Amino acid sequence: MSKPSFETVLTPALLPLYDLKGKIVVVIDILRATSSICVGFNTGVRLFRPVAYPDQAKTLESSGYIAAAERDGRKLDGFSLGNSPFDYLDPELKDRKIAITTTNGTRCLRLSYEAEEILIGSFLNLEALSRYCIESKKNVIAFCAGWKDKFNLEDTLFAGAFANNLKELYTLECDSTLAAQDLYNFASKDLADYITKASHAQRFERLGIEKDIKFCMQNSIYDIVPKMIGDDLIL
Ligand code: 3SL
Repeated sequence: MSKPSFETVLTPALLPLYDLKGKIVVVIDILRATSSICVGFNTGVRLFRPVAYPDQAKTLESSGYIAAAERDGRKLDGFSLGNSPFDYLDPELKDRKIAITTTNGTRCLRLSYEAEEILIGSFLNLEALSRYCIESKKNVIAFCAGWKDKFNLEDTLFAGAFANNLKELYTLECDSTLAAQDLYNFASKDLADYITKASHAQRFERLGIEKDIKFCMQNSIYDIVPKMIGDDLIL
């Protein structure tokens, strides 16, 4: 039997070149949307509803949701939560529903609607995610959220680490996967140092939130695989 395929979409602008049907799409926004979503689930959040616009998140407050909104790295005024992983460690979030909008990550979840399954990928749940995909035997697309349709280093590094985990049982298709692997294998000698080159890491430095980077780069601390079912992300 032939092996399932593993492809990497390096930016949302390239997504129309890929056929998502029948495949698992893993949405990757290491800094910070998919990392923070994993943190929330680990804290006990019941579900996340990813929405396009801040006013949609606000409207859902009247239905019992907590509204979370980030644009350009900042929590928007008037919202209970932003997009820092530390926001999602609060035990008060247990069993709560969160409506969330972020600059890139939540957009990519919506763009993936044609996939058979949409999963959340981050370094925080890398091993659990890899195991899930291997057991599914389905074709996988690693979808890097990037930054406003542009390439970024941190999501590509994760795609490379993820490809490494699947490489024995998958056919690694397209040069973008090979490039992501090479980048990860080069950078993994000192990932914490390498990541400081990333433009988003520098943006965080300007915003004074470098601690979020260190948190999001922790490897496989959560044994969870959040997935989209209808309009919601659940465990
Ligand atoms: O773009 C996004 O979805 C966010 O993760 C960006 S930030 O990390 O909150 O700046």
